[in-house]
Amino acid sequence: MNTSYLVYSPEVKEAKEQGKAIVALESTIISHGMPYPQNLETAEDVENIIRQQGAVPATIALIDGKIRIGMTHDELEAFAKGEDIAKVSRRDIPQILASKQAGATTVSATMICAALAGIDVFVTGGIGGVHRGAETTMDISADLQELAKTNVAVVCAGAKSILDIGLTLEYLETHGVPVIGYETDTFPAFYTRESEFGVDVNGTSPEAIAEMLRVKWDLGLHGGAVIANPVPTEDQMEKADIDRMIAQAIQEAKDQGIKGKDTTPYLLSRLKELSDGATLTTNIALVKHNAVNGAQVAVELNKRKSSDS
Ligand code: PSU
Ligand code: MN
Repeated sequence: MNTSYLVYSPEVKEAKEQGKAIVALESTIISHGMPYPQNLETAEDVENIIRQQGAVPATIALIDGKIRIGMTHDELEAFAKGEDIAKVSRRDIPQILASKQAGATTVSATMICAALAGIDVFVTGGIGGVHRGAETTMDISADLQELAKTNVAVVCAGAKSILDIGLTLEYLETHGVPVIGYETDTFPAFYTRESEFGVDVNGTSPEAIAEMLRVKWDLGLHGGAVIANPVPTEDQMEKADIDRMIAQAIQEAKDQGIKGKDTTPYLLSRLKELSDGATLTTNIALVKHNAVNGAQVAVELNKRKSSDS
């Protein structure tokens, strides 16, 4: 494998040399998941939360033909403001690097870059999944295939019901991806703490979760894991409200012919409008909460690094 495409920030480089726990962060959530300036504030707050937990954040993006592991303030700002930043999943990486365009990495692309950099825990808000109506559109996020094959644990607040949560979980099961609840038996639905689905296992502590990941990778069971961490109670939305707004946003997307990679960004921004900003407030709160808990898992996993890995 050719690692010459990787460029580390000084902070991440030092963390690697010192064997510190590192947590990957994605850039699509900045460029395509939230509006400016909340996206920039959140990105920087999340990095600081991870530092407070004793780990080192590595926000990942494609810049000038390189995979950047750790971004500067100016780069974060450019990605937060930028209108010509590509949304990059696995299939887009070659084109964006070869043409030296700026690319914001989705969950799938961030997992790939994190694995190349030897980072095994990644914190975000929500993963992509099987979209509602996928039986005719075949719109299934590349994130799910990546979870099936790349050894990175993704800490998220579950999947939102713009997706078909049941089919998303079926897909993960088929591909052998463990879905671990963070101190919960119930799979969370992003804006709300509960969906009608369970998790495969309740991860009762960061130690217990780290132990499961260690065993999985020690055995060569390739692929990631979903660590599903419910939004804090005080930040969750009313299920009836969010269900109604999601139904409306999905209908509007359909009426306007929005499809492919534009679907998720459209729905997120439309939900923010329909909810008068409530979905954004909840999104920010859950990402920060994931940063706290994800960093703790990363610290525990780092203590368990096998000598042969
Ligand atoms: N869910 C969110 N915010 C996001 C995304 C998902 O709440 O920003 C982004 C992530 O980068 C995820 C991507 O990997 O959307 C999935 O896009 P698609 O559905 O097109 O695969
Ligand atoms: Mn898609």
